[in-house]
Amino acid sequence: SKISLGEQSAILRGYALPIEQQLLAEVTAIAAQAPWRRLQTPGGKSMSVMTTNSGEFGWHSDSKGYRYEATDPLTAKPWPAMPEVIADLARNAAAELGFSNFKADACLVNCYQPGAQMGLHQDRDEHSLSAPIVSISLGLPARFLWGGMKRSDRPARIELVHGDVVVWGGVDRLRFHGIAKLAGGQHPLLGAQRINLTLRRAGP
Ligand code: MD5
Ligand code: FE
Repeated sequence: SKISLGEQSAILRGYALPIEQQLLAEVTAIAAQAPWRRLQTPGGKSMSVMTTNSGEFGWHSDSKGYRYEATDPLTAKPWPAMPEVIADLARNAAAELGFSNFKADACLVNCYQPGAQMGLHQDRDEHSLSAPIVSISLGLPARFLWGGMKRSDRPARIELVHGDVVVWGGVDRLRFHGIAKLAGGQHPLLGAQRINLTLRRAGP
């Protein structure tokens, strides 16, 4: 089912369930080549999520700022290639919202363990803001914070569960958003964690 969030954003409930096992296998393969790490914010704090990437570009943060890198700074190798099954899912999900021919070149993979969170922010490190963003949730449920165009706009709280895919584009692309502190629990496939894949077009 498609649950509208805004003008150009919606949750596709359970959209990733038919390929959950393939997605988990791909995440394991990505992390074997580009290990999980906790990034430092430019302000010197360690993020509570663990991160890795696949695709032409990977999102990175350190004392020098937030940016996309074509090479993993941890291994000095290119990021693992974007798995076709992930690129296809993102392209099909984007098309459900009317964004045709979405070619993601960056797949950010975040792992949340109980207590991990992501504060309200905008995604604006991408070269072009005209492409949509697609996110895939796996594992433990999370409370997604869906804000407005100003940081001070009070966010709505929406539960995202295993298999949900969310698409944001157009006027909703620059909304402030975040993830509330993850509650404890056990997911039958993933145990005490939530994994989120965020597909973006980072380069030109
Ligand atoms: C997550 N990750 O669930 C989220 C999913 C991140 C991040 O926010 O930057 O790693 S992506 C949610 C998103 C992206 C772009 C726009 C909007 C939400 N939005 O307008 O709400 O780990
Ligand atoms: Fe974000």
